[in-house]
Amino acid sequence: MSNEDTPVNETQVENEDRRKFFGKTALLGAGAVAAPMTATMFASMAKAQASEVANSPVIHPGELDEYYGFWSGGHSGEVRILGIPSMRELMRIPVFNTDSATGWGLTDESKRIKGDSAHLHAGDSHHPHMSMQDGRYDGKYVFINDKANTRVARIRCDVMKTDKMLTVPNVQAIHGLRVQKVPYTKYVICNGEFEIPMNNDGKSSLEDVSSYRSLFNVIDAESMEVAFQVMVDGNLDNTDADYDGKYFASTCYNSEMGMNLGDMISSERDHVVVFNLPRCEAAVKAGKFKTYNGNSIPVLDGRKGSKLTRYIPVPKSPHGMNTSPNGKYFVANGKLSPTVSVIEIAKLDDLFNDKIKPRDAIVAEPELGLGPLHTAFDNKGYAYTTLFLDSQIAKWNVEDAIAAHNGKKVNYIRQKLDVHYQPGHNHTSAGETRDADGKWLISLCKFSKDRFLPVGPLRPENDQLIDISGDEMKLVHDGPTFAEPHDCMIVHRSKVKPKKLWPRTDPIFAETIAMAKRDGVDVYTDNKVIRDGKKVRVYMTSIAPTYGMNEFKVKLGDEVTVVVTNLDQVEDVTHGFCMTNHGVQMEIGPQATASITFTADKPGVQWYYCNWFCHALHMEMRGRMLVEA
Ligand code: K7E
Ligand code: CUA
Repeated sequence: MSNEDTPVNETQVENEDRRKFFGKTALLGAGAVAAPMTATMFASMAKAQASEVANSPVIHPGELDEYYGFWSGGHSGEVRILGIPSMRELMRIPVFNTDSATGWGLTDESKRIKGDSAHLHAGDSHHPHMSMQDGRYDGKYVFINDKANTRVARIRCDVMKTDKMLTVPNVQAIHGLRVQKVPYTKYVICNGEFEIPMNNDGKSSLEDVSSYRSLFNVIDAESMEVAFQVMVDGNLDNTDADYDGKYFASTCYNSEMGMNLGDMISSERDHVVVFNLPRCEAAVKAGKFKTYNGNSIPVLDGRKGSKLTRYIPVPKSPHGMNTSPNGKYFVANGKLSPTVSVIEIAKLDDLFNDKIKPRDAIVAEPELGLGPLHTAFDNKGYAYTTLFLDSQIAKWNVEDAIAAHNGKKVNYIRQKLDVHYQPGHNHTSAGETRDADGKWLISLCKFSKDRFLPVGPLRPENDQLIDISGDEMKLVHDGPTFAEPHDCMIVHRSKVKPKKLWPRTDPIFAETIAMAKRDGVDVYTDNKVIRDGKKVRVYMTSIAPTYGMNEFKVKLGDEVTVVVTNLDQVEDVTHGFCMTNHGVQMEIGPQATASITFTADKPGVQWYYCNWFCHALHMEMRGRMLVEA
């Protein structure tokens, strides 16, 4: 299927209008080429191309991609947006990192959003996942975990900026993260991976680990507060949700509760822990929980024997957890075992009512190759599993694997494709939703080795694009990326409707505007300096290529807050504010207000300037601050 077959969305239509408006000559050029071609010629040409490659990764200059890809930036702490299938990087969204281009982590607005972790400038993001309605992406939010500092953040997709951040109490190292798919994303679910003493108040020891626990976290997606937590046996790793709004499942390793590698992998079996959401909610309502570490978060006891959970034994140290888009199966990936374990979700009611044994919920355990880490799905009954050690992706048929498990002689493996090299996650287009379309597969390879020009001892990773629309997987693109996309997701462009200008009422800077009001300042018209003891607030407008204020004076040692409002109404005209020699930089998008606070600790004249290109006279967009000694 080519891009022409898919309905164009608003953005594209507007873009085409714009092209007509701006580029009459370009249009004439295209017309000149197209004119001598008849419709039949077009059709036969398209047919010839279609037989060659079912799915073209080529997006010509000026054309738009069919999908948005949201990529975790791993220990860079950010999220990246790629166009799929071109694999072009479209944007970076700073989340847990600090970013000098946008001022994320430096501005007053971003510090308010980061809240209690505003002083942290590092992070380790793994799992970006979009909110859903009835098992389909809704284009509203992307959630992402920070393993390094035990946080969960939310990105607003209308502006593609982080708007909430939460440090999760009672746990350490948030790893696996997904969203409730059905009926809608009421909850974000995530695993606290590292077991820690309950309470972790310094009174525990390194020897007695009997109070160490790992918790499953259920976070309210709107308020971004923890709704409740569930204590388990073992270490939780990855997680996913069903399509009924009832069960969540997490892989769980180290059932031995070992504190070193040898002990962690000593037993032959670990578990998939299944959480029963209605029972958990009822237990919270009935007050059947404890609290820890002096906070009021309900912690339910979901250890072995609890009514709230079931422990399904699987081969030791499972890793990825993936729900098939037909809603039938949870697939737990073996990692140390060459198998994946297929759990039939329809059997979970019986399991929770003790009508069957835990292992009876497993309907297949196909052997796929060495190091299965994560599985993705298409819409034709096939699954695609990364084999970390074999550096391959195995394509297999789920129903055939179940038949083989029942003793039938069938080959469930369809193909193994070499990838380069050592893949971790993979992801299919819309493959974690009901809209799985079987067009594209991304393999996030941890090593690139010889695939690109050498760039020193540190190498990029390799995100490979694979066409899965035909019978065979075809590798079509190598994409170097910086550290370290653990996971990604691919969203059809029709689901995402980003704004072009900021609404003046946006909550991200509402507090800044409220502060201006308290100072008697209208940020859209006034250019004013307000002195409040040792605190000075400087309000200025900006419109290309000038600031509303060319100079202001403060005293040595003052705490200065500069508030800039961008009055430009033109799409893509972003201004910057940089105060030289102060580490002060920020972005002010069209119609936005942004602020940044620093200490005026150097006497004399300091120039400030606009550092986002905005106009032919952008270089001249500057002014002076005099710091009086
Ligand atoms: Cu496999 Cu953090 Cu999802 Cu990395 S995790 S690969
Ligand atoms: Cu304003 Cu550059």
